[in-house]
Amino acid sequence: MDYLSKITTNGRAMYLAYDHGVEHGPVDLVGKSIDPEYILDIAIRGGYNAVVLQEGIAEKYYYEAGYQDKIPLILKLNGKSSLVGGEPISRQICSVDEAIRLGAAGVGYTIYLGSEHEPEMLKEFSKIEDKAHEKGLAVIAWVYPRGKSVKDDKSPEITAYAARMALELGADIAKIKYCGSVECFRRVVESAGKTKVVLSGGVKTENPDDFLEVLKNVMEAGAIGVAVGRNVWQSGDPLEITQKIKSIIFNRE
Ligand code: FBP
Repeated sequence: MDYLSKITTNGRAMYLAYDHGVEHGPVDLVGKSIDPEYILDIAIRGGYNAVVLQEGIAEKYYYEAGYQDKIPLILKLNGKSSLVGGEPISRQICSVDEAIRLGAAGVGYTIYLGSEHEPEMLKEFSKIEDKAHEKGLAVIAWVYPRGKSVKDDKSPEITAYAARMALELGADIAKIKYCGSVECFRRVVESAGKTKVVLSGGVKTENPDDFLEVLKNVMEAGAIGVAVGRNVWQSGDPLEITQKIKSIIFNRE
C-alpha cells in the first residue's frame, strides 16, 4: 500500500515542522512564530506537503479552523520537554485514533536510539506503526541517537544505524539528522532501503545558504526531502527560503 501518496509530490517531500513548543518551549518560537496561525499560513502559502503538529495545536488551530482541505497533517504522537534530565525518553501522548479524528494523513514518533529507555520507545512505536498502517496512515520515525551511550550522534555509523532502525521497524519515512557529507548520507539512504529518508532541519543557520547547501547534499545522496522548522519560520522571510527549499527538492532529476 502507498501510505505516502497524500504527503508527497512525485515521490518528494517538504514538511513544515512545528512541534517545538513541546520539545524546546517558546524560546524557539521567536517573533511571529509564537502564533500557530502564522505557521499554518506559511505551510499553505509555501506549498508544503504537510505540517507537523502536536495534538493541542492540531485540534484548536488545524481541525477547528477546517484546515484539513488546505494542507495535510502529520500528527506527532509522542513528545517531551527539554526540562527533564537523565536518559531521554519520549512517551506516547496521543493516539492513532485521535490522529484519524483530527484528519491526519500521517503520524510521527521520536525514538531516541541508544537511550536506556530505547526498548519502551521501540515497543510504543511498533504498536503505533501497526495501527496506523491498518488505518492507512503514513508513519514517520524521527530517529535521533541520544543518551549517555551515544558518543557522537552525527557519526556516519550511528546515522546509518538510525536509518536502518526505521526500516527494520516498518516506518515509511525516517527523519534523520545530517552526518556531514554527501557520501555519508548516501550510506544513510542506502541503509534505509525502501524506507524513504528526509533531512531533519536543525538549528537555524546564520547564513541560510549553509542550510540550503546541506539540503542539496542530502538530495544528491538520495533523500526525498526535508522536515524543517526553525530554518523557515525563524527566518525574516519564510516564504523566500521556502521557494529555495522547494526548488532544491522538486526541480531535480
Ligand atoms: P527543526 O528543523 O527546527 O530542527 O525541526 C526538526 C525537529 O525534529 C522538530 O520536529 C523537533 O521539535 C526538533 O527538531 C527536535 O530537536 P532536538 O534535536 O532538540 O530534539
